Amino acid sequence: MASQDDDKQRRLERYRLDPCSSEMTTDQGIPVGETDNSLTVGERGPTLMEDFHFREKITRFDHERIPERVVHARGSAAYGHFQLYESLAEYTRADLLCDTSAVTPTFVRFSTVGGSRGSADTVRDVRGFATRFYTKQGNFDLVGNNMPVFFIQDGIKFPDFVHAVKPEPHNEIPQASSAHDTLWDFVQLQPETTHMMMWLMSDRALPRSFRMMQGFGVHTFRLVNEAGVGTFVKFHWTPMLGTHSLVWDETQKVAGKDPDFNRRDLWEAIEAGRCPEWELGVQLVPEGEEDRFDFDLLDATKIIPEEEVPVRPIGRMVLDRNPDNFFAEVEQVAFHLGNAVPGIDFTDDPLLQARLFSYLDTQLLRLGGPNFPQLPVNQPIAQVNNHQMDGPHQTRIPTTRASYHPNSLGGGCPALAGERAYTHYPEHVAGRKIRKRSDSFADHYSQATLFWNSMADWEKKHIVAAFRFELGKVEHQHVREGVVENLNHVDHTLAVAVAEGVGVEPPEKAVTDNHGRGSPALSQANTAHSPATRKIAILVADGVNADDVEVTWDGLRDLGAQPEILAPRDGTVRAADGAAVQVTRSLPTVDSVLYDAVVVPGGAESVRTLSRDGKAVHFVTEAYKHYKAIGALGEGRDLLFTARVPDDRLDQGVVVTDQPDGAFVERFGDAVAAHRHFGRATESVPA
Ligand code: HDE
Repeated sequence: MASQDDDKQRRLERYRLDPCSSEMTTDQGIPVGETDNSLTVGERGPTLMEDFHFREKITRFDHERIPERVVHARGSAAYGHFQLYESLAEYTRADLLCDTSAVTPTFVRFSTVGGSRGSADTVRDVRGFATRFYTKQGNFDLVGNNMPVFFIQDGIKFPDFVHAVKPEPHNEIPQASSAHDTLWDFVQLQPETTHMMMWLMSDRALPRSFRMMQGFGVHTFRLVNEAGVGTFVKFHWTPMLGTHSLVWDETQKVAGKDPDFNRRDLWEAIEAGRCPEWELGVQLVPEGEEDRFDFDLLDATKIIPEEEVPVRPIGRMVLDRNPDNFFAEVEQVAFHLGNAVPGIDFTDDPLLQARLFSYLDTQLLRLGGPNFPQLPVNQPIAQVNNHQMDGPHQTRIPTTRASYHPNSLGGGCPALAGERAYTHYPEHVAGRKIRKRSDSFADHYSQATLFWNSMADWEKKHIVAAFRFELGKVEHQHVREGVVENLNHVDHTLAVAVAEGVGVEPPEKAVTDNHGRGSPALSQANTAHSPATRKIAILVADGVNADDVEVTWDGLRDLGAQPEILAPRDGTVRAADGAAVQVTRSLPTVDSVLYDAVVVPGGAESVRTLSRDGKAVHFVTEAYKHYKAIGALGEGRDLLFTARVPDDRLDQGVVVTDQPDGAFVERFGDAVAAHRHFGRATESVPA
């Protein structure tokens, strides 16, 4: 009989392509010849302390974890590059924003905020959008979110807000969800959260993909030019694929079917060369004009409506390389708002000021000391010369005796940077030391109303449904009432609609009249649309019409979409003409919520089989209920009938034909590009 070792050897030999060129060693470089059995006294005796290889291996394992980020623990990231369209030298001396020939390497980490590192991607939450630019003048970190405002105005409230939104302390429930009492208790008592809560209850909190999210610097920053003149600036990232979201029912199912949905999407898109792109835009406000708005530029719960200051596109970022190692790069990247380059400066936004303290502080704990800038992902491409010394995990070996400034023993090195140096904007400040929020921060509602007014009907429905869901999970009636009271300051119809769903007496009248202003740029109805990179399921079984499959597959690929052939089993299916059709995935391993659209090709036998397959029928029904584009060719319509999908509602994204041709693919491509068809009457399914 073959021993276990012989079996293993045979299998390894079967898979080994080339002889391995590296040899296993301990951390000290000592060659290791055996790593399956520990050193014991006899074959069945006790393990020996002397086994240094065993002890090193286990010790290293015991110490593999570092503290996860206190917020934004779950994330994924990619490398890319940024290039300017036009120089902003008039406003800033940052090389990055002046040199149109420079290709600046970037690293971007996307994240959810509330959940632990192992939580699901598709929860209702804000998404982090943190970008590092490795510039010649040093690292610039634009640590933003996918929503342009924030929950609080002053950083001193951040621990309160985070404690309220995180799982409750007595039972650590619920994970990665804002639908619980402590968050809404905080919200009802802290009305400055109202504007951000509108965003959080909107579809923005459920992105279809990291590749389809906007990004915002949130705070007002300051650009400073060579002459020292300052200009206020807000940063915007706009995805080339448009800003698109999942529907709520779908997100919850995806959380179970593929908790790595957004992470996988980013990874696979880059691996396949479908590299995501964003345009960087700026809103510029000359110094001295900051008082022209009816809100305070230093208040991070406010946007500058694009109608008041247009977003000027200034450059483009492409993400084109996945990290090699998640821990070393994604987990160890240490963003810090204070990583700013000459020409980019701060303002007195009290949220921004608090962050300037927090990020460096948190990295010291998370990465175990002050030498984390030496980790490869954190190293600037600019040279680093200074007198910082020692500390845990020092990897540099300074060769000078002079670790101080000024010095003569080290030749005076490094010399001070002179004109190239970062100089802080010499803002004039004067005043008494007080703890008081400025009156200019007091309006917590008008921009929440602006957001509400800007939404399409379907977006409004989703917002009401989200408030009802979240408050429906809140046990304390007075908390529900408090939230409705706040909403009545935003819009009376909104407050009534929410109240009616959560057992709260609807307010009788509006507190103030809705100002009626809107900003079309805030609605996802007005975003870019494209079928490119969309995942489209083609459902087949034995007897499928090969022409239908080919035309659909080729046509969708030409549109830049990503078709996959799904069948009841893996391998190949036999087409009606006898040809073999390669299956991409078997139906039991996937689900409609993981696709953007579905097509059912003709072929009587294929469609008969699928119509009897509960998974295939459910696939189509669910895709319809989630408002996705649905296509059918020839007999494929029969599956639509079984799945109770109305036939040929082109206006609602159902495209059927007997003619497998380019015209079908074009119409179906348009239906996919529309993203979702919210005109459908599917009230039975919650949005
Ligand atoms: Fe953060 N935030 N934050 N934050 N934040 C962190 O830093 C903090 C805020 C944002 O992918 C932490 O490295 C305070 C606004 C992103 O690694 C921590 C305040 C915005 C990321 C921290 C804020 C953000 C973080 C946790 C209120 C959008 C993930 C781990 C004053 C503009 C970065 C870490 C990554 C991470 C503190 C508010 C975005 C604790 C005190 C506003 C995208 O330092």
